[in-house]
Amino acid sequence: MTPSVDALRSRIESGHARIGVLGLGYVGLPVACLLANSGFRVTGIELKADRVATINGGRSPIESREPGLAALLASVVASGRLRATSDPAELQDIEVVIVAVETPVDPSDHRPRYRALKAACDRLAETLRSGSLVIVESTIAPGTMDRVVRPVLEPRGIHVGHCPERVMPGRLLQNLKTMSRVLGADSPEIADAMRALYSRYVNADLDATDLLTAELVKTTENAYRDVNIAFANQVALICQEVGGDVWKVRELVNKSPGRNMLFPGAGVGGHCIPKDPWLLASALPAGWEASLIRAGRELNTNMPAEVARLIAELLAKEKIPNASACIAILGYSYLEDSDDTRDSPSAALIALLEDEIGSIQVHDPFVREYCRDVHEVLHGADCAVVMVKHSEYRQLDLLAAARAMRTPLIVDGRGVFSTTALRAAGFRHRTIGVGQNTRSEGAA
Ligand code: SAJ
Repeated sequence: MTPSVDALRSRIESGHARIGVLGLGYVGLPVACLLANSGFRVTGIELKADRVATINGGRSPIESREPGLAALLASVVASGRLRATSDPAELQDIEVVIVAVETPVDPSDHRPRYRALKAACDRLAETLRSGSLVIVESTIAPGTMDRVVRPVLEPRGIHVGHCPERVMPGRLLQNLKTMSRVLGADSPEIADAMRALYSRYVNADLDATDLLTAELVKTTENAYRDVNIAFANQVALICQEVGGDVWKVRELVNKSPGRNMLFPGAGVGGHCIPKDPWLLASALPAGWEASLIRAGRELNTNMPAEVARLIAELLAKEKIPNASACIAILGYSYLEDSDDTRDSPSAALIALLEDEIGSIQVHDPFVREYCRDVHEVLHGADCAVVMVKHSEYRQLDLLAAARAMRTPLIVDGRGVFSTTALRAAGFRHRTIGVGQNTRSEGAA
């Protein structure tokens, strides 16, 4: 007989339950630290042996600035409450496992690829005891718990839940502690056991619902963001054509009640927003089309090509042959003030330019490979391209930048600089969302 969930809930409430976290990446690692810090003994499972060694050495393998994470990790490892291993067999005495593995979509057909999730479920089915609880935090397409997870685990008497992650690089711990969470479970007892766990470190609402709703909520909130970014990008392209200024338009539109137009820009990157809308769309039966989601994805995916078009326009106007042109790309991570380069729009831009353009230099203060002096990167360049709104670029000395360059051309893909400031520094420029002969002040 499957030991009762209530018994498990009281072991969680007493802090005696043994906890496991499978996948110690941007989601799993901070979750493991917070659970250990709230008193549990936590075993982290991670395939990458070097990452296991780094963690057991009390150091964080996440290099970007993650306020509080390195110190928290060092203290919970030193206290012995968190230990990492690559051996899933060490999960046999574990009672609750958080699964935080990648759930990518195939770039060719945008269908989910659950290799890591399936491997995790198979491994847990072989290892865990009846009565234990597996909570999937990875973002998954609606119906995945029923189609992929439950059929493998429930026949073994293993309970399942889905509590989709809501983290953003640069504020992982803060997000995990302060953002509300959805507790997806198909019984109130399992939801209560999940609430007992998350209430140990989440100081926000814990909304219990069924598994399908939890899957829909997470994929919808990211598809909502993506479609709204696409709308802003659509308006940006319209402004470019009619001589308008999307930054001004956005500012004034957001003054009218109930409007919250997001930021247009040089592209949408990261592990979540470019993928999760496809997870939502993939729930539809064959032959059905999530047309708005698809249109939004295509519009956002095309923004690096729009930046490339503006670069080509400026070079042509200056009669600089592409083959001898030197481009300086400012920003390689997908998000401002982060080192996370997953699905970077800059990588997409470079792929478009590299066969055409003579030389391409890249700068990014957060990405080890590209973090050198920005003026060195600008030196001798014909066109600077702002791809990421890093704080450092907002402080950039435009006059010095223009002087360091061979030709003072700039494409501002994030609306960082105002037209006045660029002109005052002697730049010929194009800004995403600003028409050629706009009378308006421009961005910033
Ligand atoms: N972007 C724009 N315009 C905007 C906002 C963002 O072009 O107005 C671009 C960014 O430059 C970036 C991409 O979109 O390239 C994604 O940016 P993001 O701010 O959405 O950052 P993510 O992907 O790290 O975080 C999102 C967040 N989801 C929502 O806000 C609905 C976060 O809360 C989620 O936890 C995260 O996805 C996730 O893990 O799902």
